[in-house]
Amino acid sequence: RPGVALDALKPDPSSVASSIKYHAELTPSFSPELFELPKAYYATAQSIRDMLIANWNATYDHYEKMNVKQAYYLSMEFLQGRALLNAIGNLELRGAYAEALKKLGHDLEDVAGQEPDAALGNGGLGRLASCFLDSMATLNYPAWGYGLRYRYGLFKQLITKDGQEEVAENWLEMGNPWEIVRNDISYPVKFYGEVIQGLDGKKEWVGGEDIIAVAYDVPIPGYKTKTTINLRLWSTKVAAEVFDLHAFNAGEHAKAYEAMKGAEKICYVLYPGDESDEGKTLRLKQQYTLCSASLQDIIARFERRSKESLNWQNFPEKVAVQMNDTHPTLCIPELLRILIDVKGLSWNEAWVITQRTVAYTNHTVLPEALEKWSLNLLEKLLPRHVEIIRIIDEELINTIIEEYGIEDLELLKEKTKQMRILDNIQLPSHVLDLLVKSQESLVGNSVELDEVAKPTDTEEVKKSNDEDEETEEPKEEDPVTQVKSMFEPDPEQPKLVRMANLCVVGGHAVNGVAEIHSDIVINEVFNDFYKLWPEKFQNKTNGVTPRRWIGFCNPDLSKIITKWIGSDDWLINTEKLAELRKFADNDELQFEWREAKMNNKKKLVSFLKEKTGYVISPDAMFDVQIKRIHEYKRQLMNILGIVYRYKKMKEMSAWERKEKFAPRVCIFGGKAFATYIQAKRIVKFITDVGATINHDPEIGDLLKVVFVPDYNVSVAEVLIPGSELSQHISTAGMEASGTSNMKFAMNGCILIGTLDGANVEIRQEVGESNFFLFGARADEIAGLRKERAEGKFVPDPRFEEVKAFVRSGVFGPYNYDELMGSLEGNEGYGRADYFLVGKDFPSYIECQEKVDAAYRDQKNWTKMSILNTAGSFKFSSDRTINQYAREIWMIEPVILP
Ligand code: DL6
Repeated sequence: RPGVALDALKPDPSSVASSIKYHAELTPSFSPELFELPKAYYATAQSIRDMLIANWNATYDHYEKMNVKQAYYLSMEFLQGRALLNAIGNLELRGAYAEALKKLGHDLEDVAGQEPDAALGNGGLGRLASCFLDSMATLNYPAWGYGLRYRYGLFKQLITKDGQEEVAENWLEMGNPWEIVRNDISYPVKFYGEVIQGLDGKKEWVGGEDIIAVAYDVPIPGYKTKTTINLRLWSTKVAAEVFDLHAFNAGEHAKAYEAMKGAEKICYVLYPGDESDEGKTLRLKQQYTLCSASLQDIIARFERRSKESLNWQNFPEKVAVQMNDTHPTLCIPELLRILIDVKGLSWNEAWVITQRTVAYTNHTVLPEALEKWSLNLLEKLLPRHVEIIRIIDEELINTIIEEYGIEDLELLKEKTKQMRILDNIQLPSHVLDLLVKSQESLVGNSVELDEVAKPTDTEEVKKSNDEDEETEEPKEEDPVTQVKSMFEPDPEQPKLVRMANLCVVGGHAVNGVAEIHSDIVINEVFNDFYKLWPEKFQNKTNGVTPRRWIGFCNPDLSKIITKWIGSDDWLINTEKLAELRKFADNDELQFEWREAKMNNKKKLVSFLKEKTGYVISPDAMFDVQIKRIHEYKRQLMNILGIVYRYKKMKEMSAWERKEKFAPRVCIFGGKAFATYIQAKRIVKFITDVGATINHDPEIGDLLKVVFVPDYNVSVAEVLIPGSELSQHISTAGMEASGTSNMKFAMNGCILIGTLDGANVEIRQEVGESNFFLFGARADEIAGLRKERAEGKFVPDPRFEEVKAFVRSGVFGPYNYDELMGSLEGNEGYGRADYFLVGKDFPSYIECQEKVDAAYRDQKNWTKMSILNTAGSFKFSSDRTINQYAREIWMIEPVILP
């Protein structure tokens, strides 16, 4: 029965077992007589799903009845990972399920291990979206996620002798027990076509290509609450009438399938390579599908819930839309289009509603990642949206003129260049006319002034004219030519639409994801907009869900925390973690803490053996860097630090090296974007260094280097609890926030890092002495790059030494010239150490020496570890979501009856 929650009574192990058996018998996809692991997983998931659906229905019914304001988080990425243990944990049924499965002959962990990761995202941005969903549900916020149901998630990474190889990740191969296909919920999505204007002046977008977006719902349970929210993912299919039955009947099967494949292709893969025009079109189609289908759905819900009292001005009172980065920017013109063209509102009404509804989160300041779309492509694919964007751009130009006036053309040119949504596109003609007129009147004024000062002696005038002729000074351009040439687009450059600028203009709030990042957003990236609308700009430091990232992935540590704090409510009220501070020196806690870490390290040892074949000692320090492979994240500095350590070890006697260095296992994990050649070289380099060092008998357990293939959420859940040192060493000012740094700190792992992203706040919270800091600060970077460009940078001899060592061929025959060259700025290679590895290298290796010394004092190390967990409470996504809810979305928690 809809609206009735089945969780009123928590099931005991035997009713759980019957439910699993019931599903095992009725799940037709597996052999009926065998209850092997895959079948056990699907049956267990189905039994949990029953409960989720009941709670989902109850939640939905209540929101519908109460007509509450809902927030919608639109994201092209959700990196959900596995769902089973998370759902069981959130429903507090881990004990019951473990016991039930035991009765049925299986271990819960083994069963859970069957689940493929839902990797509908690339990295931090997607995982953040998933943490947010967990917090929204846990805090009882009426909020939903909207995304795309990619057929193939992020690629599977193989590590071969040539480095990284990508293989398609067919995560839906065996079916997905967590999704419910909603054939009753689908919307048409149009591409191409043309805009026509009716006699009444109304615009209509007609013709083109129509596809259908179908909803797949994924219930998201909150922790210790009945609230179960929705992640609605869109899949695409052909509109029925497009199937060419005639062609099919005539035997032209390929032709008949063409349209079908074209439509389905939209949701085939996460981030198709967009180097080609085809790739770009596909990505844009994905973005528009997400925006259009989600907004149609949101609007339909608003209309239905409004019943007879439909009033569009109330839309922002019922709906908040958060755009996760610029990927869903098309929400802005799409909402305007629907409100104006379909619902008949005026431009002004629609604009106010849109602005009050939509908000934008910026996740990067890297210029190459700030999305810009070709105007031509956009105009072809979405002609009506481009008309709308042109109007927004024009209104923005008016605002810029109001703010800066039209007298100073240079200033106006600079501001329009920085701020316009349309880049390298002629100013609208009425604006040009205005500028010309103003210049004419200025010239007119100056002519009059000249006349006043004119010498009366005609001879003198003649003389000065003659002088003019002699010096042949160029004639001043007339105002029209002058204005036009100043604002003339560059025909060599593409005409672009800057999505971030559109977001800032079209939304009511703009936020960065860590304090330092929000400062950069305000003071650098969007400074001109900040001066116009300071009230829009905010900070929302990221967070991660403590349920998944300590509670469920680190049960040993969680038990200890609960014991010392006296209750498990720290999993919701994370500020309670701070209570651990007072026990940080306590021997008993320290003993238990070390024991838990050792257990997690042992689990990691067997995991690494299974995944890589390497056998490592749990007594060594586990030093981990896991994240996307990118030059700014500086995995290259980490591995060069390891090479330097190795070289020094080789130069010492066995006794000396044991004295100086704590045994270490250096673990890397992360995927390089398939077309990012330099990142792939880094992967290859790390694996080559590992292959040499790990087989060097002189070094033995003193140093090992392991690259974990196919890093994903599940791998992180094993690596993070077992790590002791983690590296967050980006060039300062380049990592917007980082979120794995938060997970490591929560799990009592000590960080080595630069003052970048959320590191800055983590260091403040855990205490400066519990964080290994090195490197240049963000405000020094521009000066350092300039110094370098002027040839004033003198590299440290240790940096020169390590590069020469690499080039000497110790790590095999592969040519590392491109990598080493990129650090030197050699002609033709890379970007003159743009990421300042050489500059930070000396302070990095000195800091690593401090880490070695600190690790030898295990009592103090354990204290630092406890203080990291205790100080990590700020980084719960519950805190972040409360801030979004109160300061941007203006929504309240809604507790189900
Ligand atoms: O905010 C989540 C995450 C941050 O923690 C990372 O620092 C940042 O690099 C990442 N940004 C992106 C931007 N991608 N694009 N476009 O992934 O966001």
